[in-house]
Amino acid sequence: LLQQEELAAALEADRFVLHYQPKVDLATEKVLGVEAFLRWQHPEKGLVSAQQFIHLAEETGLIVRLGEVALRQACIQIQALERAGFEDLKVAVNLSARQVTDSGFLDMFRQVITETGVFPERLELELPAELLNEDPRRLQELLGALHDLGVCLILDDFGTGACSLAALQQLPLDVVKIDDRFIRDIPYNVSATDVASAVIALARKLHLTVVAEGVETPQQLSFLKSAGCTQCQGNLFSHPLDEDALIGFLVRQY
Ligand code: G
Ligand code: G
Ligand code: MN
Ligand code: NA
Repeated sequence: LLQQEELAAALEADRFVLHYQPKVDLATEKVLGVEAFLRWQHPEKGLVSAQQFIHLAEETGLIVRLGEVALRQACIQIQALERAGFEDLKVAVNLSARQVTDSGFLDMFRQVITETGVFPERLELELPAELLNEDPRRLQELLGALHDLGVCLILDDFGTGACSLAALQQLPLDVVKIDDRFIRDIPYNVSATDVASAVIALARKLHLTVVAEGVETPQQLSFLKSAGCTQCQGNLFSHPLDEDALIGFLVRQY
């Protein structure tokens, strides 16, 4: 309970920031966009990663407000990137199932887009695999509405959880992100390597863009390239960066 109150107070005190991890196009080696990760600026503990509070935020429902904070900051960052001359970079925001299934989600989303004035095409939404457990008709409607706004929809943690091939084909998804647990053991573990290749081949057949996350070594990168993966992110390229470090990284790239 104490933790819950602390989280609520931190929300009230505006203690959350986003850090951004670059996502690279393998053909051109250019940064295409960034994935935003929430961080809690804690007065005693320092910078606390999402892993340590997202679950509590989901359980308590605070994720609904926290998610709005993240989306708004991402939109403000899109405008800042534009002013810095990076007019094509996309910003991906992670979503929780609890947040997307909230009845006010779509209205909140439209309102933040309108208030901040960003083109929805600059935003990507990362949907957790567990979202696919929701009622298919409702999901189709919700994702269809988001897609119609022009937002790019990414299925996160692909390969984990239950995802029927029918859902993969029918939902208006643009990108699948292969979960880092399949990337981690490349190239030493044959089964991880086989799963990664199969997932990439399947996604390509379904005309989905494939992103690999958690790429840490040149060996993983060259394997992924040869398997047909077109976009990568991970510590090999860059850790998640605060907004100033991100601009610095981008300036050095171009
Ligand atoms: O980078 P980190 O270890 O903190 O991320 C841990 C988990 O938290 C990841 O699964 C990531 O998708 C999730 N996460 C990070 N930022 C956000 C956010 O803004 N909203 C939601 N819902 N999840 C996030
Ligand atoms: O669930 P999601 O895919 O959104 O979360 C990705 C998680 O992986 C985040 O916690 C992020 O900070 C972390 N991450 C990003 N790049 C790397 C990497 O190269 N290696 C590892 N081990 N983790 C990474
Ligand atoms: Mn993600
Ligand atoms: Na993942």
